Amino acid sequence: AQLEAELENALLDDELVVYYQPVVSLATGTASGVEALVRWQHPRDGLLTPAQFLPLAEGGDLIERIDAWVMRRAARDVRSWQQSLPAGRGLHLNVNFSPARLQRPDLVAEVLDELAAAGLDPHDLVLEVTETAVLEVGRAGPHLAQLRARGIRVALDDFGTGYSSLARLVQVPVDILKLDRCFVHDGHETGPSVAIAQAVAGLGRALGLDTVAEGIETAEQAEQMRVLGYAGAQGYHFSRPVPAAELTRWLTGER
Ligand code: G
Ligand code: G
Ligand code: NA
Ligand code: MN
Repeated sequence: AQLEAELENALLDDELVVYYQPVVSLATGTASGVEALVRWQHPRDGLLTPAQFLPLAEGGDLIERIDAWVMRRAARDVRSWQQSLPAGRGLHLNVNFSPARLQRPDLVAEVLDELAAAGLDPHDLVLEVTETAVLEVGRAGPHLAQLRARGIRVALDDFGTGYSSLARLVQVPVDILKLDRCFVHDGHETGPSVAIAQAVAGLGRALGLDTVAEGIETAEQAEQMRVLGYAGAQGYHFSRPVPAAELTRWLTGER
């Protein structure tokens, strides 16, 4: 309860920070986008990861406020990176939305307002959602459909780790499958994780969905995913999640 109260204050005191991890195009080797990942710079306990504090925010409305804050902050940062990149080089923003935020009655208007305030085009936004969140009954499905009609894309995060049947998942309005990092393996390996990585690539092709592989830690893994047909990849091989100033340097050094 004490940490929960501190978290409430952290949001007001600007102790939350957004880290960014590039999403790299395997065809070109350059960043096509960035994923925003929240951190809490705790005055006593140091830098906390989402797993250490987001559970405290769930249940009340704090998680929805954190999601909204992260998106506003990140949209401004991405807009400024877009303006500093060479003409023709796009950069999209991936943000994680909690099941609670997806259910908010005014979600669609709020997201469009947040984009407009930052000057970011709806086509440059990707919402990362989990399969449990989108399969929940309620407003999530209709909200995602309305956002997609405006050009916003939806990615199914941690794909392959949920419990939903493929039959239900293909009914969900999504654009991108993000293969969970537990299916990434060493280049020379064979076995179940390779078969699953291959099957998800095939599913993406068959359904016309983009595929992104998470947790890529070596050049061999990146190459194997490219050969399997993955369009994008994320992982320590390219960059860890880093603060905005470091991502600016990474983007500058990259080109
Ligand atoms: O940063 P890290 O790799 O530890 O993130 C772990 C998980 O925390 C991510 O997979 C993501 O699902 C979740 N997460 C990170 N940032 C946010 C956020 O701003 N909002 C929500 N709802 N979840 C986030
Ligand atoms: O929940 P979500 O998949 O959105 O969050 C991604 C999480 O995976 C973040 O916490 C991030 O720090 C972590 N991550 C990102 N790249 C790698 C990687 O290459 N290896 C490992 N082990 N973790 C990673
Ligand atoms: Na994510
Ligand atoms: Mn993920």
